Amino acid sequence: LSIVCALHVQRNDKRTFDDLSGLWTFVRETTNTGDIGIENKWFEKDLREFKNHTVMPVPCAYNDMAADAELRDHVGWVWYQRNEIISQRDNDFRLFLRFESAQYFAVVYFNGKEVGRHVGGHLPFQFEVTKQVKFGAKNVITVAVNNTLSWATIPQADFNYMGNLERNTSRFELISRYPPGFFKMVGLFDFFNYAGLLRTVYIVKKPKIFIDDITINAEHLGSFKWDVTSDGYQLKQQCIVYLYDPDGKEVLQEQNCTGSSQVSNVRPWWPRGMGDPDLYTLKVEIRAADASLVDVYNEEFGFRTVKWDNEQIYINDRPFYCIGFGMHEDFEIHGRGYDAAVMTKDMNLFEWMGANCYRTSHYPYAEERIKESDRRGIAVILETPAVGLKGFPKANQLLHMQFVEEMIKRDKNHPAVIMWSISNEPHTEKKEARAYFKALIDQAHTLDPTRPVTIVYGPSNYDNDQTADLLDVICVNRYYGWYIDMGFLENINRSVVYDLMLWKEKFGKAILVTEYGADSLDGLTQEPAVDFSEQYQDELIRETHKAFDVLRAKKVIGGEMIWNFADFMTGMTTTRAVGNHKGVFTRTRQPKIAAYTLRKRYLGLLQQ
Ligand code: BDP
Repeated sequence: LSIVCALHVQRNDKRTFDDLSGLWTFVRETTNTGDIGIENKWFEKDLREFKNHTVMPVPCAYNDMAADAELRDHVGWVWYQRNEIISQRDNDFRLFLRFESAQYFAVVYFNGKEVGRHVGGHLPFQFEVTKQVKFGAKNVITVAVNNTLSWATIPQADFNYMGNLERNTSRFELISRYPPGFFKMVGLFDFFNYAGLLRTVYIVKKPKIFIDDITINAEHLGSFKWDVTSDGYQLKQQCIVYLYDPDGKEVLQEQNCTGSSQVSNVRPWWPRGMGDPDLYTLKVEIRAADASLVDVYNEEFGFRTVKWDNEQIYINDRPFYCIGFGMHEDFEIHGRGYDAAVMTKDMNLFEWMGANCYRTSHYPYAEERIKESDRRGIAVILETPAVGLKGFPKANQLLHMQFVEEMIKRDKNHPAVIMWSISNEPHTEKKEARAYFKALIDQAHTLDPTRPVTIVYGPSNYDNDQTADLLDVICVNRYYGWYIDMGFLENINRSVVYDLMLWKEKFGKAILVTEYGADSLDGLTQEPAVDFSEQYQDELIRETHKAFDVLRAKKVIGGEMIWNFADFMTGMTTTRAVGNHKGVFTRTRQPKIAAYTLRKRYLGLLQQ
């Protein structure tokens, strides 16, 4: 059985789950000293007996939990442990340990035995533990998580040992300016490598034979296809699907695991500003030969069609101009840990701003957020964790393919998801990028023929990019007035128009601008504007909007997204002052001057 998670956890007549949020016992290994915990079988031990044990909340990044630079900057293993009593009443279930996100590499142990491993953050995975469970007794869950990144991981990092002591060749003997064993890990991306158990952990309880996946393809004119796969399904059993409209009224009942039908008087799912985000529910039942219920699952989805041509994206055959944000899952204290409060505040601010769209830069966000986007009618460009790729070895491509599969399997039924982004700012000016990305783009098309596939370009240009002709839609990040021609705000309009016209001319495809912007330190005001002042950020985006208006009129761009929704934490570097300040909101979600400019524009565009 695959460790890939297709369906979210659910409570119903046949299934349930335990949410393991709360405090876990936590032990941090010393930074990058090998696999001491695994070699010494810590998974067989009670971590509470360790002198240096403490507690760690889950879900949460561990990095900012103390005033301790070693914890914040830790590279290597950390250990989480928790005891759970699993009731005798659960005897009839099959039990799975499910993790919504562990950054970056996780080894999972149950009652002292390894049950599985998973590479990659921000995507869910599960391991069956049915055979190992002690019913009516205490069970020990231990998870070792390693956040080390290198060129062999996705995302990549430069990992260099700098304290290699060689033979004494000099008269001073010490021939390195670094102490022995000194190393540096620098991510090839611009956000803090928050690590640990970042999202919810569950014990999922499913019936012996269970529905494993449901794929729904429902278009706004009523064409409806479904496909159910299950684990342990037998021929004498029956699959029944019931379709309920947004009011809960049954509109279809079919006795087949796979099928298609035409639904009349459909109420389509619309993004905000275009209509209501109506949601239907497909109830799937598996029944035994004697008609008793074996398993049941309710999947929410919407009837909507995504199309694209060389100008723009269409939703339900109407042009959809994407107005919104690049963002991050980021907040004080819990870092990238899932938090329903932060998520809700973000989504409310989206609506206040008049946005209809965002990109999950630079990794898939918690499924809760995608579900909430369905409900509010906010379109999502779902992005893999492949940010800033510089090297393209085969092994990385296989890993990247795993992420594409996990992402599409998880989110394929969400109507809000309108496009898959394979990568952010990869070095696609390199020749070897073409074969690497061709396989990934083909894979995404095979797994989901209904949505466009994109890559978000940064380092490459129209005249050296090796991949853009393979895409359905092109996304481009551009920083005129900031990284290019700082201080020359009056040039932005011309430069942006020039640059994007060239992409358009060469590739003739729909283009979205997925990033532009400037840092501003909230409260830092300067007239006339200088970099890092609120005025500079505001003026830069006003100037860029002039270019967008020209490009929109020429049908060159099909959407615009500011970088960034809110300030966010990064690693330390000379261009960052306690993180990246390109947010139009502060990290605590208060608007800067630029937010009001953007709000006026977005509310206006939303009404067009
Ligand atoms: C872009 C990256 C984004 C950065 C941004 C910036 O896609 O992750 O945060 O630049 O420098 O190139 O602010």
